[in-house]
Amino acid sequence: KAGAAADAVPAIAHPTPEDAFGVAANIKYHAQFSPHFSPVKFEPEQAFYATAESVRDTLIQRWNETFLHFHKTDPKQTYYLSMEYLQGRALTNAVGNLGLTDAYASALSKLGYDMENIVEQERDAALGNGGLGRLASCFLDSMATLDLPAWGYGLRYKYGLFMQKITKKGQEEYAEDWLEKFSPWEVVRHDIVHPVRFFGEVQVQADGRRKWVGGEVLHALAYDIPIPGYNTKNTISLRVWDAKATAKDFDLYAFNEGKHDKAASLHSKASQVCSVLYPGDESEEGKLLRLKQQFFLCSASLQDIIARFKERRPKNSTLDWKIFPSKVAVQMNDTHPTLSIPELMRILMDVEGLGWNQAWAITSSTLAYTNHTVLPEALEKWPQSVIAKLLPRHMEIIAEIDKQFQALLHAKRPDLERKLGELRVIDYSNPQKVLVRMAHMCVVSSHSVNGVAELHSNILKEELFADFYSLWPSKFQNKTNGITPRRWLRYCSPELSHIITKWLRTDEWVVNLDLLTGLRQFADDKQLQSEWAAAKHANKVRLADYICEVTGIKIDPSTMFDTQIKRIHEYKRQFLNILSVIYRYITIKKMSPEQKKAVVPRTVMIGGKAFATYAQAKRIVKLVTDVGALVNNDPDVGGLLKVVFIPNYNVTVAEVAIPGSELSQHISTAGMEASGTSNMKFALNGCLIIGTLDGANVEIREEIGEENFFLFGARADEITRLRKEREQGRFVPDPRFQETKEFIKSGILGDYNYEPLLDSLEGNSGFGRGDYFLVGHDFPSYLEAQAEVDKAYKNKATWTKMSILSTAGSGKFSSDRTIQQYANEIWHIQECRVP
Ligand code: HBZ
Repeated sequence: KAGAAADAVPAIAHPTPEDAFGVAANIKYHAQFSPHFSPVKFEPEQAFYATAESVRDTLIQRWNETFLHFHKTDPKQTYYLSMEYLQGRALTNAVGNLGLTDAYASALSKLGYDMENIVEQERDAALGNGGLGRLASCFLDSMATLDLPAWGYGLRYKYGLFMQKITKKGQEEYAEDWLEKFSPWEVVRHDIVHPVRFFGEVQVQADGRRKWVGGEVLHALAYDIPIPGYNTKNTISLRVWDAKATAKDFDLYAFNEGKHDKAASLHSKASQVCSVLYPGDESEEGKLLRLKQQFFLCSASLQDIIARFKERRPKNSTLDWKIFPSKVAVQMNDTHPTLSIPELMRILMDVEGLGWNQAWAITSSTLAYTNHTVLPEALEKWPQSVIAKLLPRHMEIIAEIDKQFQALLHAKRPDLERKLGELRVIDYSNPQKVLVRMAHMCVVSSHSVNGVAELHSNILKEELFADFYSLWPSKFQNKTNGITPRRWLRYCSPELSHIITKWLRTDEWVVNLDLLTGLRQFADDKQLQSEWAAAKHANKVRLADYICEVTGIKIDPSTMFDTQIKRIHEYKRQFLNILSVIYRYITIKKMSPEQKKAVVPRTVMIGGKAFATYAQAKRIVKLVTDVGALVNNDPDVGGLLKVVFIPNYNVTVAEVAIPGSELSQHISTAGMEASGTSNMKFALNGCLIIGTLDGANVEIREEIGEENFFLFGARADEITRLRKEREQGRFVPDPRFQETKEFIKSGILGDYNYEPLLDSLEGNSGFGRGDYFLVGHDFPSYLEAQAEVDKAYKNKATWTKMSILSTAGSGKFSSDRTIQQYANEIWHIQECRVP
């Protein structure tokens, strides 16, 4: 149909999209008057941009109303600071939340297009790595839907997370230019610019106040992305900062002398700041750039927040800073925005003239911290020397925070003084490399510290931050993660959604996910089961088509679809999954034709990106593709097993893969996955889980019933003992595990060197500690759980019932619930609905 409406772009007044005719006219208006494309063309890409701009008109209207309403009512507001947002595509979500899906679909069909085809023109906004970034995006959707006065703040990276290509060598990375054409959703705010300083020095003023001067000053320019709530006018904002240098910074004299690079040196530094999401921080240069990014986010956002605070106070009266925490709540998404602490202190003291105690009281009652990991290597520690160079005044403030914390321990908890070295904000244990512990700074300086699932929050209280917990028990909270039911069920699986609405006789579940429990009473109903199975099958067909399109591999929708999609990491144990697939292959090869008849045919799909410098993770990717090449072409296997690596996993891929899966794997070593959120997405979509007692799996299993969850593996409280036993050589590997390793060693997979990967399972290698992730220990119980899966799958009615019960039990995992808890228990904010 492409180009069908090529000559159909007449001049037209700017109509409002209230019905399909209005919408079609509005889309045509944008096709004609947006300066981006030649008006004689009207191909799918142009149609996408015109459609998106038409939607944006409505969003901007609602946005203006929302901010006017917030401005007039002046409620306490929350600001969510995150270095990452994994927004994915916006079109389906925006028209859905606006209640205009049908209007846009029929308008596009009048113009000769399918909505689906137009939606596919949009690039994912992938300004994040994984769960933490996607969580931030789900939270924004819930904040808008719950009518909360809230903002998201982030950075406008030019290149988001890399694009992954799978070649014979394994994973290759390419820069993902999501802004190549431009994003139709962002609105540049030329009137909102804040200076951000780096380097320089601290001067002492005549009145004793300290002042940070000199260095280089870049400018943070705001871009706003509208976030529409569902079924409400409220439309909030994700404000992302871009770094700029100004005309004043351009050295015209140098330029005229032919020194072109020198003339624009600050411009080139500015363009580096927001160029890439998380540049590698192995080198000193890389570290500095990452820290610059973090400070850039913190400083620009705080200046913006303070400007709004001042704007809403009566003119010509002195500012009452005491009320700041009753107007502003700042949530730090992990430690990445920790520099908000010394930056707010600096602004309050050096710019606004407050004393330390008052500034400290305001800062600590404004800021709250969410922890997303207990992995030691992921806990940020910055060299003091790097901070002191980039942010000399902030390093002074951090040193003072450290000093005051010591004094507090001395006064209040002499029993903890012997542990001072471990607890301090600054780690002086190696005088050659003094480090600032960002997590400790967050715990000491925030009024609230939370984990992201019950189990994880308990580990924070009992292990990682145990001493801090004993000092400030009331600071510590749990906020179990959630996902937005709009994107992760209503829009990604319309078929299943319609069935749910039909049986519940309401679509209220989209905003009140607990209503899904109403499905339980029908779980045995043959009619529901048959509708349910048909919808799942349609989703499987869609996934099979997608897999064929991107890999050329044909998979059979009548086989069991078994999926593991997430960042590739040793603790997430994709390795365990593929080892069991190899074992399954070995077993099938040994079977007689008669035995093969009893095998449940499976398609195993694994997808995810490995960090570019994480060699072990890249080897796992390569192993999956090598196993696929062997298994998929072996005539002995017939259709009983297929193995597919899904390339370039991102939000859009997840929206196809999750609804189309029947079994999903959440098999991390217990205690290591803080929560997981894809486990919630799969369960919500009626996909059964095979998993360990880790992160939010524990709570999912409680909610959906242990009989509907395939559990295996060691528990979190056994891990330390098991590792010790392993180290002492007291571990006896299962013969099936040995056989599987031998198979890889035999070289049958080709000439790639898997030795370093296999070594991680042996002796004392890997993390310096043999099989640190306990793959060998959990292997036999994993195989047994997989056998249970096969058994359950053989009975279609049982399986479908379990699938219905998974969805029915997923109500707790709505991000609306999570956000309401943050609002009530951490932020203390109220809803503020546009009338
Ligand atoms: O945050 C994830 C956790 O692993 C997952 O269990 C949890 O569900 C999710 C949301 O709470 N953490 C991340 O995604 N972390 C990162 O992406 C990350 C990024 C940069 C870092 C460290 C971690 O420097």
